[in-house]
Amino acid sequence: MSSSHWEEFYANHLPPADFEDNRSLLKEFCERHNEDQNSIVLVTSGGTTVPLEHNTVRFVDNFSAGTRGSASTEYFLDHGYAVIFMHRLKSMEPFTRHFTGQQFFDMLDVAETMENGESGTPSIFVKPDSVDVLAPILAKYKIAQEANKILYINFTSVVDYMWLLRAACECLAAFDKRALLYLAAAVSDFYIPSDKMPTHKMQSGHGAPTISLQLVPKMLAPLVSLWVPDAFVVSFKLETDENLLIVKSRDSLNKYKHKLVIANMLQTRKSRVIFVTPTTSYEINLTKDQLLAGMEIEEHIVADVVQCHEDFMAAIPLQ
Ligand code: PAZ
Repeated sequence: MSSSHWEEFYANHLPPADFEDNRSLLKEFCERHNEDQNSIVLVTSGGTTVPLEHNTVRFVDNFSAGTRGSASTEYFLDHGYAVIFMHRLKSMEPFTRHFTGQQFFDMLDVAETMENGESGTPSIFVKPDSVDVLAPILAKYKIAQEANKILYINFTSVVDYMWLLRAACECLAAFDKRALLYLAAAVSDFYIPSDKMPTHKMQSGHGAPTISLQLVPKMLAPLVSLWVPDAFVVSFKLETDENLLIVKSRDSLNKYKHKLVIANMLQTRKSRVIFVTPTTSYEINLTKDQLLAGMEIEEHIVADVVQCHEDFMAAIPLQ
């Protein structure tokens, strides 16, 4: 993909409405952590939408729930990293991911306090048997918030994602080798360019539409070679055909020259990943019992990625 493809993409697609606000947040967060000489990780998480109309009623989406990115974020915080958590709006988020749907309400109860024999203000409390579950997660959340260690940035469409990815990289460049990029989002490979999209809701009265998708430029190319050339970049590769998994991971490493691809299969992504470098590969596996016991593969993935990042930093002499 020549550089003109990604440059054209930005030239032809407007940034999201809240882009400047997000850019300021990214700049401020990065400047603070760079001054403190912290290591920082950009975690991308969740899927991107591909709108079919400018006034979007319908869109193409994908399966990603943001489990990998949100869980990994908690483990990166445990390892002392500052984290930019760039995620799909309404996908899973660190800390709150532990209590989805009714789970949170099921942990609470209401008590009526009596005042002078009459019912007073109701108070809400955490059920005693839920305190052990909630307390450690709440404590970690508070520590991350109070230390300003996490910045939440959200996207919805693939175009939003591309604008935010570049803006984040512009701010991360100053960290040189202390920046880690952990690109776990499932970004659409296909989209409808802005000038090919109808303005208004497609009308069924006009018959079944023929939708023609085009290739999204591979942003890993400018990201690795231009935007954050000194950073440690980890991309993810998802496949459904096992025969393609390693081959395509190696192709990606050869093409973009980054450090590590973490490969996974759609069906087994919660229990098996493969770390692929230009010359080596090894698997991390969780057994059924480990999964049932609540162990998360992200804990092991992040521990190994942090080790790779530390080795990478140690191997580069100080300027
Ligand atoms: O978000 P999730 O936990 O449901 O899935 C994680 C994942 C499979 C999207 C991620 O591990 C991954 O492989 N991301 C890259 C996908 C790709 O573009 O090939």
